[in-house]
Amino acid sequence: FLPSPLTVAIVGCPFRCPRVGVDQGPIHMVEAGLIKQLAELGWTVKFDGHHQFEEVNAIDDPPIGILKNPRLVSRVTQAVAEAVGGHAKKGELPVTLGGDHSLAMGTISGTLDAHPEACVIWIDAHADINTAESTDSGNIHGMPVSFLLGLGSKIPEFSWVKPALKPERIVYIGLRDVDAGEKRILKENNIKAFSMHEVDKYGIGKVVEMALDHVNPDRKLPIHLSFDVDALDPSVAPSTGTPVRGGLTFREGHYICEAIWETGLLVALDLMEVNPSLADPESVKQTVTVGCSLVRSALGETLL
Ligand code: 4U7
Ligand code: MN
Ligand code: MN
Ligand code: MN
Repeated sequence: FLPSPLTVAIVGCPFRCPRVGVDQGPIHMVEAGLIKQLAELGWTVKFDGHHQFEEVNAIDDPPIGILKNPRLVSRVTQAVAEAVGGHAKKGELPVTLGGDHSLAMGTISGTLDAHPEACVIWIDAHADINTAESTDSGNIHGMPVSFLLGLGSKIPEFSWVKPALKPERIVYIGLRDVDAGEKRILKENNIKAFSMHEVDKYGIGKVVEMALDHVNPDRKLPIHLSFDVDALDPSVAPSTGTPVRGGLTFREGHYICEAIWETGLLVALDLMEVNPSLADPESVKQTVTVGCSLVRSALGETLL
């Protein structure tokens, strides 16, 4: 799906609900040298600065039901959808650095606009599939998948999000903190998920193979990889908003990225929820370094 020379477009999204700009994860990853590292792997790298969403910060944005900052999230994610879709249509591989995982509503909408048949591999401790009805927190970063699938009651402010994703075209790896309502939604919609239990039972190699067999049986559909850094164990990636113990090891996380790259089908990547505001400098450095190395693995870095 990708033309030669290989071009990657970095979409830096320092956005965390409820305030734009407080999440410096993307800025830290670029400052850590990600662009040079990708160039050294042979990529032509496009990066015209991090997205600025300042103008939307000023809008009056009372909750809808218990959903926090719905208009802000809608506008930011819509802008990201246009950016990602635009890059993908030019044959560039968009790498979105976040930031709040609600951004994936935008990135995956953009990918599906350019590649309607794409499948999604979602790496996370959480399922992020709450609906307006099921969410207890009202945090939209726990809901992007339900919007993409068109589940739950329709919210006019999000009418731009097309329910373009089919339940059989998404698969999860790494889950271990799934709300009761989300478990029901996963079952009702027959959505395939490999929790940490399956990672322990089968090993990561087999789990990735089974995940691909499910969403991409003939290995011919484009792949969007959405990687929430909190899928990794907090001892590996401590600097994130909602850490959950019992996560993927350093190697398991990298193996997933390497194996997806090896398919030759990757068309878009998200590396989300790196949140330096939450931790001491050592933890931040560790998490930012891991984030960069996951991106390199997904873009073809090999161990030998
Ligand atoms: B993340 C949660 F209640 N399920 O909905 C929710 F546990 O992008 C967490 O995966 C969501 O980090 C986590 O708020 C969102 C909660
Ligand atoms: Mn997430
Ligand atoms: Mn998560
Ligand atoms: Mn989180």
